[in-house]
Amino acid sequence: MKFKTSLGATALTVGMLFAGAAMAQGSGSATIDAIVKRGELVCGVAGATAGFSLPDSQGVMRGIDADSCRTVAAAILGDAKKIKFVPTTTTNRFTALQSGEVDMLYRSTTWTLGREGNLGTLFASINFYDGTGFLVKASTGVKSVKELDGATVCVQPGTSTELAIADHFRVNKLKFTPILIQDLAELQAAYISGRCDTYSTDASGLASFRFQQGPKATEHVLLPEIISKEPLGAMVRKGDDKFFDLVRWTYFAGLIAEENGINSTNIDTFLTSNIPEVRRLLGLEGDMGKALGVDAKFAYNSVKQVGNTAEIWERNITPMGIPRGINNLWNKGGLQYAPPMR
Ligand SMILES: N[C@@H](CCC(=O)N[C@@H](CS)C(=O)NCC(=O)O)C(=O)O
Repeated sequence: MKFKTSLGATALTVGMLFAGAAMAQGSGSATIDAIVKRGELVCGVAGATAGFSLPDSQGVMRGIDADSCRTVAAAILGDAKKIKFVPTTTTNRFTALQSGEVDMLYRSTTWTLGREGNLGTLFASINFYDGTGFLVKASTGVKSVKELDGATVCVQPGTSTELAIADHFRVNKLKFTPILIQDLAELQAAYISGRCDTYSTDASGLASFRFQQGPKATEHVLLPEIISKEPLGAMVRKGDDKFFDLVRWTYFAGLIAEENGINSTNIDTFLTSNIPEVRRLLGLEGDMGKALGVDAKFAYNSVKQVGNTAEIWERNITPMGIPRGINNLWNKGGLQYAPPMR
């Protein structure tokens, strides 16, 4: 049909432009589109915790959180190296996410109601089931949290640890004085120097700290009580469900790979598998990637380049002497369970 008026011609042109834009977008997620356009995922981490996120001697970020970020970069961009890590603190991590400075967080951040209900953010995965613990010097002879009445406790501000300690001491009618120090190195130095009687954070963080002490690790004792649940995982902004889905299912893909015995080294031998879920996982059938706004090979790229959940654990957490325990797969006595990929 031929348009007679210039108005009609404009309408046609604008219509074509919109169609073009919609086609170019593709993913249906503003966050995924922005990551693709930028060519890298921007992931907020701590950047200071061994086993979780800490640069190695070459400046490469290492740890379970760093690798969890990489799985998402591989899923979206097909390349786990297309990633920028942004170190965040316990207090500025949420604003970094809210403001768009980072696309997401993997930053030993505990999933709580308040953080979902009040901050405009939500949790897409749990990559570490943790709990609040207490570290004391072996020389004090303290064997239980019950002996900490009147203690000074070194703790980072803005953490769920701070709240868990307050609850626990109140319920058990114990007194304590929090010593709030933001900077991790400063906080740990305060504990070492004796400014606090105990250092409290996620038990994994305490194990990481002990590990970093090398031969002096035995000078510190983790008390037996774990006083709270601290499920740590990926945090994203609310309002982009498609990106949320992608982050969540990239995590599940690592679990499903592990369940099926698929890892970064043997994955190619599964490309001829006739197991339906394996075929869907590897992008051989079922359009799983399309449903998430990414390539059919999203899970293949993630597992091939970064590893399945067990590999990521063994690379980063096992060297610190932390058993997998409740972080094992559901069929191995743990809590890690992925819904069906279909
Ligand atoms: N899971 C708690 C605690 C998070 C936390 O304090 N993590 C510590 C160690 S487990 C950390 O990342 N410190 C590094 C830093 O602050 O640079 C939360 O979400 O509030």
